[in-house]
Amino acid sequence: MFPGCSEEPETDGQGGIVFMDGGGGGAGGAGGAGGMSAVCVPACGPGQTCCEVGATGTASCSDLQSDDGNCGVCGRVCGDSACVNGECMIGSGGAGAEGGSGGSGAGGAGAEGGSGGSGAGGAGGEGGGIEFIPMDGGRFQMGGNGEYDGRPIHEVTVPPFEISRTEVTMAQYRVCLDAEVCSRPSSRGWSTEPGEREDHPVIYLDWNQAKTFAAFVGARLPTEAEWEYAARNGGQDVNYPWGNDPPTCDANLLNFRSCVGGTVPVCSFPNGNTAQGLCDMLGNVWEWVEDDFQRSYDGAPNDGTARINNPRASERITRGGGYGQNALYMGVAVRGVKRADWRGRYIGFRVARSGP
Ligand SMILES: [Ca+2]
Repeated sequence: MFPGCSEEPETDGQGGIVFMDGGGGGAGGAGGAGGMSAVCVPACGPGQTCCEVGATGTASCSDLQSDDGNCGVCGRVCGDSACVNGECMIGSGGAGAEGGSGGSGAGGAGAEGGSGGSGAGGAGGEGGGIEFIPMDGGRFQMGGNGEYDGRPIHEVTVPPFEISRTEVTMAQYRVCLDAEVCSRPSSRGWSTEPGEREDHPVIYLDWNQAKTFAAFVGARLPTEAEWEYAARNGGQDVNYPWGNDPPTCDANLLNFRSCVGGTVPVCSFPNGNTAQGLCDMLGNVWEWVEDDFQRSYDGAPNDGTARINNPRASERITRGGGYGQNALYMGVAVRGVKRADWRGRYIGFRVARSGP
């Protein structure tokens, strides 16, 4: 993070800002990485994050609940990818392409208490344990020709691995937090004490926090190839985990397009599970994977390992789409991209491990 910036609100006040490097509060467009001297004083208000904006090193407080539609706010700079409805997307579509209904998805900020199905079976009831599903290795065609699919389609061979049946839940993450290994997600979406959302996916955590949790449970993040292989029911030629029927709100397949308006307990849409029983591979929350962002698959590993730049890129791949995104982003080959230090309400993760 930037000097003086805080992920957590330190006051309940208004979050006044002093720009150490001058500059107005306008959170301009997509600036570059810029200098690192920006400081927010005092800390930002509840739920806000202090972050650098643009190439001039100015800083401002961003309300992460209301920044959809403006990828330029506080470092949400898409670089080589396109900013679409507030999400940085990889794809052939030109920057600024409107994705349709997604914009309204943001609406429910704070409305995440949501209805969502009931008995989430799965992870929540296991006392923080992780249920791993074994995946046979195999060869498959990774990528697709959809607007936001990774390209080019290329053959990848994935060794056997195991992947968690669900997105990591709040209850599971709390075990790591209580052990003083993991750090708290940003305040919104997280309660200090266990509550009714314990079987929802944990959100508002960055890539490194996800990595820390994964190590805590003796696992790691899935590679992008593993994730897609799993979403494809073990590498099948399908568009969705359930086959090729397009997603709709009423088919009990997934949580997307603001059908609910917030996260739901994991495994609330069993019709959308993979044949192996993996839940929410599409929808509910985007999922961090290990790989660095690189727009093209040209030069990517074909052995199921992660693409890791040296030095590492500032951005990572996310997969699967979130509860506010529309059908354009729901596909087993669709890729998202986020800065590794980004914490957002749409992003969670699941874990994997090699073997057995
Ligand atoms: Ca998901």
